[in-house]
Amino acid sequence: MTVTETGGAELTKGRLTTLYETMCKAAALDTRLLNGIKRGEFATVIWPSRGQEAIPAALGLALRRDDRLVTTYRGLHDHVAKGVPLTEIIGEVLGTSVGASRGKGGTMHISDPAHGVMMTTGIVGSGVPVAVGLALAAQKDGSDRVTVVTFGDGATNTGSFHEGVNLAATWNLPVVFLCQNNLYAEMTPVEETMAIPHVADRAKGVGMAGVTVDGNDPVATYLAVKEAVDRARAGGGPTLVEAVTFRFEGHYAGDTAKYIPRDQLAEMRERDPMVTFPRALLEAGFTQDELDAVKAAAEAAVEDAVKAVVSAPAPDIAEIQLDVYADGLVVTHD
Ligand SMILES: Cc1ncc(C[n+]2csc(CCOP(=O)(O)OP(=O)(O)O)c2C)c(N)n1
Ligand SMILES: [Mg+2]
Repeated sequence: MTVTETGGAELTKGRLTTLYETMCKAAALDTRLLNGIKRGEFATVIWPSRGQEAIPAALGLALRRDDRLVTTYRGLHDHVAKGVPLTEIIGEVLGTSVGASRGKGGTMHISDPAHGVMMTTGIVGSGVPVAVGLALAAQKDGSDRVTVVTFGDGATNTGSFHEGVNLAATWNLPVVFLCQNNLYAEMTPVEETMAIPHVADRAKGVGMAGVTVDGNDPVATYLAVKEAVDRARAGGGPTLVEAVTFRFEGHYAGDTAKYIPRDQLAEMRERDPMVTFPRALLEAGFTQDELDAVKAAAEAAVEDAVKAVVSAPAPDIAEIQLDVYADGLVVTHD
């Protein structure tokens, strides 16, 4: 990967720095939480996204704050990119009162409408119809807001994905379907669940634009996502963007990922965006000191947030029904 080859004139030094900052924050968050779980410091669970950092970095740069995002259990990196404060993310993962959902949702249920994060879901494929609904609302409101939903390769085998993309294409909705194809669904390699080579080919079946991009290249991914977002915002309808990537950790914290063949792992390590992107930035004229400073700042921000979260109280028992039912709905027990 070289930045000049893939970036063209669009990528100013400021934008390249933003991409790397987001990637470093996402990687630092993932690594810190995973290490904390491994050594018994935190009793919680995450679904690691280490290796997939280029995609949310691209997404964060391509979206406006009021654009909507729907993501999954493996979406902590997406939350970072959409601007959810680290304390709110970590607070939710560790179940304390400073979490985005006041510590009552956990890793799988982070939402932060102020930053456009409308839902995080643990039900594979279920984000797609929700995003289609959000996009329909924007279209009906006459808003130029775009909705992006991200999900895995496995999610594209679900009924909700196929029903959702069909409606979005039929109604020409302002939505981007962003598949983070990490080549595995839990422990199953993608070639055992799909008879087509590219997830993006599924777009043809519903009459929608579809593109496959190197999801380990943040610049290429940014350009593809930006084109899709611009198309949606201009009334050109939905796009399916498939960003091909890899996850280096197991499906969940604790999964040792023995099912990943050694040679595949070695090959993918060569393409780790946290290795290849800084190398490309150096070639493009960044200094090692500049890159080190970005990484150190990201790690310090994560560490500060962890400290703030662990000293915050657990959710108050009096809040147990708050934010669970609609305002004004009174639940009584006999
Ligand atoms: C409807 C549904 N079916 C099955 C599961 C169990 N499950 C959890 S994650 C997962 C794999 C999903 O793979 P993919 O969509 O590729 O996302 P990734 O985890 O790789 O990000 C499965 C089958 C679930 N949570 N929901
Ligand atoms: Mg997957």
